Amino acid sequence: MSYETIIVETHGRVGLVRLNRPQALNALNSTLIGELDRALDGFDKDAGIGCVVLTGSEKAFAAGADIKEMQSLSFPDTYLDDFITSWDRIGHKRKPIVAAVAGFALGGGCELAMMCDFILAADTAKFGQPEIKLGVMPGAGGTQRLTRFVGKAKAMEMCLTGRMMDASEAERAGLVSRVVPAAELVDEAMKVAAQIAGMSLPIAMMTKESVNRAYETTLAEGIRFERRVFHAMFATRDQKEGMTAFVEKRKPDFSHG
Ligand code: CO8
Repeated sequence: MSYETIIVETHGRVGLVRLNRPQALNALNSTLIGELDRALDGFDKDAGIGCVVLTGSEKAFAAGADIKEMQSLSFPDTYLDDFITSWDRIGHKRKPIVAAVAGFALGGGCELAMMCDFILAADTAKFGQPEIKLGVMPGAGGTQRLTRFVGKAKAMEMCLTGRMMDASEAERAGLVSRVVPAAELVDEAMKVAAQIAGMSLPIAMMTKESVNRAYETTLAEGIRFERRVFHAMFATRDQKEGMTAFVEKRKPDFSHG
């Protein structure tokens, strides 16, 4: 499938999507979001893919939703089209997605990174929700996910002032899992993704589902969910293979079933 605003590659069991609107710092317009949704759906359906990396350019992961596309929208336009709601689909993919963020991740760009399962940041990364400076507020989950990830004080300050957070502050605050030198970002993300893709696919998917449950429910319900899913894992071939390989002191050879 050919795309206008993204570049899609596969490397072994890892899918790689690069946002590619360099003239607009990867601003997220409706074409890009539609293409990204299709590419990620394609990877979800491809049994040969175990993990996906989503990245931008050295200068920008994405500088936000496309302001030029939104500028003239009216309330009925946004309401009748249910503007932004289609973005939610990106956050509901079933396979693990690693965001590799260098440069600006602002507005919808920060929200898109937060929809991924974790963020690896280059030391050049800058995160922010500057929508208030445009007379709006985050509309793709920013007020909710950022608050859950970094806590109320930082999220409130960032959303109310539009100030950016650099990579080391983002790491301290828990927004990113790790910071790496910019020149190594994509290689490092691909390495981590290959490691995940080498695990049992259904087990990795169930693990993702269980961790995400922590953001949706109470502790007691979350633990109950985890326990049920944990029990179900004993119905897989990969549980037998993983534990047998350990006992036999060899590497597991998962069959993803
Ligand atoms: N939308 C459209 N075009 C953009 C965007 C954007 N978000 N960001 C940058 N561009 C364009 C610029 O207009 C410019 O184009 P041109 O050369 O034609 O003038 C080109 O990209 C390069 O940008 P700059 O010249 O501004 O580059 P600088 O290095 O000087 O500055 C910044 C980089 C600081 C990132 C600056 O571009 C900037 O402030 N961008 C806007 C950041 C922003 O406000 N983002 C939030 C957007 S609103 C949003 O995301 C709402 C989310 C709600 C839900 C999602 C809805 C779909």
